[in-house]
Amino acid sequence: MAAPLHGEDGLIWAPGWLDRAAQQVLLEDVRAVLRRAPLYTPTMPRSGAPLSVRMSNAGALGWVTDKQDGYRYQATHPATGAPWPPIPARLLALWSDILPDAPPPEACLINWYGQAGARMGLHRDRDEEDLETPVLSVSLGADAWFRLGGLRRGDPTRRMKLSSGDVLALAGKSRHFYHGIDRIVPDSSTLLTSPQRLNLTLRRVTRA
Ligand code: MD6
Ligand code: FE
Repeated sequence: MAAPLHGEDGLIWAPGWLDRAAQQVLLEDVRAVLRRAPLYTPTMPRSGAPLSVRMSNAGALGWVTDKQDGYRYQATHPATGAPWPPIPARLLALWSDILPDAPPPEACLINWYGQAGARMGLHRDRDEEDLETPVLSVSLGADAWFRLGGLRRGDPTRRMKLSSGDVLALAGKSRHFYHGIDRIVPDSSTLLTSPQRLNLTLRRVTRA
């Protein structure tokens, strides 16, 4: 667990932040959340097309999307109607280790890439009222090719490989950058059955 690297444009990059044992206990935390708040298949606003990533959340607020009401945060699971389980303490500790000056996160989106073709289109995280607090993500399971662009959709992009145990925070200018997941890499991790991948995205939603 070396010190995180502070890259250009505010990017914070901590490859291998969690060792195998830490990944395993975090995975158990996530499984406990998913027993109470099962993965569901989100759908795109307007078109109603299903996303290839299944999702759930922990925290006071969860990020959801469906045909009817689009992208938003809400306090309850769209299928069960129950409040989201709390964000696991280990994730709250990780957040304050990497972002000591940030207010605590309110939402932990759980993205589940369950099959080889699962991907996430280029997007910006901008459904939060607080658009300044960094967004922090932890990856578990299969490697993924993460694409990072700029402030505009057409800006040049670069790609980074996110592996199990890696922590990435979009802070400063990069908080507003387009990004997405091109593809996951089968047989790249033994933490989960190939080609599964889990990404946990922690966000502050309301202004502190
Ligand atoms: C993923 N990640 O890694 C998708 N957003 O599956 C994100 O969309 C993301 O990794 C904001 C900050 C970090 C991220
Ligand atoms: Fe994102």
